Amino acid sequence: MSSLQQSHESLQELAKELKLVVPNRYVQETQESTFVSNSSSPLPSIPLIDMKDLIKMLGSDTEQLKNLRSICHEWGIFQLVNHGVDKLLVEEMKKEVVEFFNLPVEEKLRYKLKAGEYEGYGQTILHTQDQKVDWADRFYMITNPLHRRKSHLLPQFPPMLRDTMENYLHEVQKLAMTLFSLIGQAVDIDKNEMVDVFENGMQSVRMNYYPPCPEPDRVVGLSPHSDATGLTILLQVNDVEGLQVKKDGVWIPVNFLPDTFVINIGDVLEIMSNGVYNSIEHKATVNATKERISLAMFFNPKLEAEVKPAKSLRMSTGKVPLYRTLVMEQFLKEFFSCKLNGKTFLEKMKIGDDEAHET
Ligand SMILES: O=C(O)CCC(=O)C(=O)O
Repeated sequence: MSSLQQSHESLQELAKELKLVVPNRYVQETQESTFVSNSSSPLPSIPLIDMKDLIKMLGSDTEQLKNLRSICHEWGIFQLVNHGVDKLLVEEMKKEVVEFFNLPVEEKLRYKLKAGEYEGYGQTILHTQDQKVDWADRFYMITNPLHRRKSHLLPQFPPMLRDTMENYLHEVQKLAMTLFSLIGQAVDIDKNEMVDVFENGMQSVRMNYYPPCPEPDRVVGLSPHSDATGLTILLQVNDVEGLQVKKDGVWIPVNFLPDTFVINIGDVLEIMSNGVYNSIEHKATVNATKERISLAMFFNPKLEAEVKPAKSLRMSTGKVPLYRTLVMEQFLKEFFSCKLNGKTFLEKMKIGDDEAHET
């Protein structure tokens, strides 16, 4: 990988100079069409869940639990309102992320992605020389376990960004653990099994910056993919839309509601639920005149945990495992060694019919 000509300078700077035409390396010739709404078929919206209703059902089998299960099955994504994370903290986090991308380019390049690595500031990691590059700058890093933090990344952030991010990570982690518990309960995975897998799990964060683009329909901000996570908690930072999700083969734009998080079911929960839940395929589009910024937090099993259909679920349903077992560390390594490409990574985790007969 290190011999490839990676493009890890700032697209933000390049985009300031571009007037009309996008360089070829960013042009994606094949774009799938997006849902077109009209008076007889309005734009479908992703489900909305109120965290206060979810909390009420903790430990009890109610309609809410069935609703949660069906949303995770049919959609694999929802907006969460009344999520309990302090509004001021969320606003502060947004402000700091905006300020990060406003830093002079030399400052941001202090965190530049190094050849062969996937943490730091840069653009799409190339796996082949002719691979197309997404229209975005990104900053990705592992934030837990603590010993896996890179000393030149979070610890070297401007102090306000660093402290705000630490608080935000801590609060959103608590929310993620509550969600894991409820989402596990909704599909009959034993509570202790969820805790064993996810408590003090691998956590990472990505800040995304999508510059305005003179030809927005010819590029993609973030290539279609499902997340190799348990859950992703997504915050749209500057009120510019761009997230789209693939539902029944059609791309649907997501309208973020104020004061909500978007929660994605990731591949790990699809595997743990033995295919009951659906890890949502999503992508980001870009805008002709406005920059777009988002912040994604990824919550995963411990690095040493096995990613596999949950044992308690298999015992209660008696169903054969539909997915292979892989230790989380290896699961991530394999995910990062592939180009983002829809749900192809998860497909490789599926046990084929021939293999199933052998087990
Ligand atoms: O920018 C967005 O809305 C999507 C970000 C995302 O899905 C990611 O960073 O994995």
